[in-house]
Amino acid sequence: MAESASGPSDKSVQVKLVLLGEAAVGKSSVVLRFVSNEFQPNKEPTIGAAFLTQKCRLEDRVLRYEIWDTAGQERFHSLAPMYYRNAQAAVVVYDVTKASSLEKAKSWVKELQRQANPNIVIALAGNKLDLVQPKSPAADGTSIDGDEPDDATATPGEAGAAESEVPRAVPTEEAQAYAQEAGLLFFETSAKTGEGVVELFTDIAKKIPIEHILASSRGAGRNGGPSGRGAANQQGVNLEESAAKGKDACNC
Ligand SMILES: Nc1nc2c(ncn2[C@@H]2O[C@H](COP(=O)(O)OP(=O)(O)OP(=O)(O)O)[C@@H](O)[C@H]2O)c(=O)[nH]1
Ligand SMILES: [Mg+2]
Repeated sequence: MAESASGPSDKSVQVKLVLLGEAAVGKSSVVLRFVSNEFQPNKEPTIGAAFLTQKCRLEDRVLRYEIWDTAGQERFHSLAPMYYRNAQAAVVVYDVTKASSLEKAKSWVKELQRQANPNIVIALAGNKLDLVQPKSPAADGTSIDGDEPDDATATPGEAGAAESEVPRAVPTEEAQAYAQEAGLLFFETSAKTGEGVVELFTDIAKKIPIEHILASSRGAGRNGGPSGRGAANQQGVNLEESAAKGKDACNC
């Protein structure tokens, strides 16, 4: 961990953040984009949970996210409380092309609001935004998987006129209205292009009550693990990547 190597300030605050959401909505991909600025088109499902870290510079402070990326498959649901317990932030992810994934996200939000830390900062993220955006050859500059030509009638120059790859199933306004009503931050993201990802983590960082965390960590020790020390060794936990590699990808 290259904690003190890069910045003038060493006042690093640890923030435990958990990702929740239906299987295959792109939780791991969003985290991979945030931590390593990479995207894997065929990312395998998470087993149990994965742990990653990333730093985020906030004015005079460096915040160090300790990220628990949980598995969305239903068989892992019962493990979730281990990961959201003591979390200061949660990102609940859905897929903008799949309406049922927003319903699942809502049920995670309810569970968090009932059972997680009452001060938890929750963000709702509608991922796979790239799939519902009009295809235009140079729009995101990252068309990495075969630039097959759009059909001849497409007009890439006209915003909104070209057809997207997949129909949108969750209108932005609907999710935004729900987020507002439930008191959540709201973003639409694409782990594939990176759109919205840094903004998501940066805005969460800005809402974290840092002074409160500093005060409680002075008194009560750290709360990094899913349910205390050693929990990372519990069944199913896959510590697939554990270092931020000293990067400051948060850009905040
Ligand atoms: N086009 C597109 N595909 C994405 C995006 N995010 C993830 N995917 C793809 O969706 C699939 C599932 O992504 P994951 O990141 O593994 O999803 P997950 O939510 O972590 O899934 P579980 O670990 O099973 O809960 C993978 O094939 C990803 O490449 C995105 O923003 N755009
Ligand atoms: Mg995953």
